[in-house]
Amino acid sequence: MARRATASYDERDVKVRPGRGSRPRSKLRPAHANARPGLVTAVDRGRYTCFLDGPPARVVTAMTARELGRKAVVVGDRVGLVGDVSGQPGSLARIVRVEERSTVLRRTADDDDPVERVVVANPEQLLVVTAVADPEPRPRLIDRCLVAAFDAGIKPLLCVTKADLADPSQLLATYAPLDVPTVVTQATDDGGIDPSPVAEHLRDRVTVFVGHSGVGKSTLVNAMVPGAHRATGAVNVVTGRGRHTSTSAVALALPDGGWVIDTPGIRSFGLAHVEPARLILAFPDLAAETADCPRGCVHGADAPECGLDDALAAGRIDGARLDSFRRLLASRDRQAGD
Ligand SMILES: Nc1nc2c(ncn2[C@@H]2O[C@H](COP(=O)(O)OP(=O)(O)OP(=O)(O)O)[C@@H](O)[C@H]2O)c(=O)[nH]1
Ligand SMILES: [Mg+2]
Ligand SMILES: [Zn+2]
Repeated sequence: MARRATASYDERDVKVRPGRGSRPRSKLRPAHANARPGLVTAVDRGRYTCFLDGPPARVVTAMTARELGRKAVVVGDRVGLVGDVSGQPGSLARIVRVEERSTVLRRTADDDDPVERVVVANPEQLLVVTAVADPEPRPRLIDRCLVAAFDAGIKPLLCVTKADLADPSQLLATYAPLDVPTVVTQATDDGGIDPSPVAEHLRDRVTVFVGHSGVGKSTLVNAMVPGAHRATGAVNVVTGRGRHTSTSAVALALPDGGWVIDTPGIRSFGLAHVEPARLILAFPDLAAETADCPRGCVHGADAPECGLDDALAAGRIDGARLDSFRRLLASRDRQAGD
């Protein structure tokens, strides 16, 4: 392709021209005004799969432009693309811009390891998936996922799967005081899954699925997204553990609108990045009773003179709800994996 006039060059020209790497880039910005908006749906070894709205809607493979520097681009990011955005086999576009994220689901690898990982960008909802059996539910992991969602301003939902194997009512009762919408799914007689209880919560929203390996995240995604073909893996009968079948996050479009993001099974959800004092903000009814708390009170069970204890004694708040709030708060200080 002939080199274009200076006025219209883009950063591709800059890259091949030696000695220009340190020039100010501001002059190049206008070339990006016509960058095409896309959504990152998968990331694999430096290649980004992006969905471009039509017409015609298409899937484009891209790399990041050098000017993005070391900024990580993750699934869910809204990006600007230039170059070959045809989506033809073998074509490669470039991501020149990452739009500001409205929400970020982060986790710290472990509470002792302060390195934060951005799991997914821009999710509106977090579907915390747990099986009622096979593998056994791990309430502390559920609690920690809920804390991460509340902290990030992402709406949490609880999905209890495999209700064909055991009665979910006890598990559901544990979470009832939190007022988190809850759905239950189970295998049908023909071995399939009826995803409709979940699907109605997901329409027109971007929802990320998280949970322990083997709880049935990919099975649900497959039941909702025709042609998704996410691999699923039987839970190991000896250890009762999932096999970590899914190995990276992938966003898939729901047929009636919205996106689901399937993620690999997690063993733990580190919360070192979470500020405990912020958790109360997700509980407006409780927060209303904290005006007279001592300065710096995070409202835990052993907090001296916490207004929540007065409110409980006066019958203004519900004890089960207060207990649930304080359990979640305490989960921030426990080991990530237990
Ligand atoms: N009995 C029963 N089995 C289910 C149900 N949902 C999923 N399974 C089975 O559970 C196993 C694990 O399902 P997956 O969908 O691979 O689980 P996952 O959460 O994606 O696991 P990772 O990708 O490893 O994180 C598979 O053998 C599924 O067939 C259910 O509702 N009932
Ligand atoms: Mg999976
Ligand atoms: Zn307090």
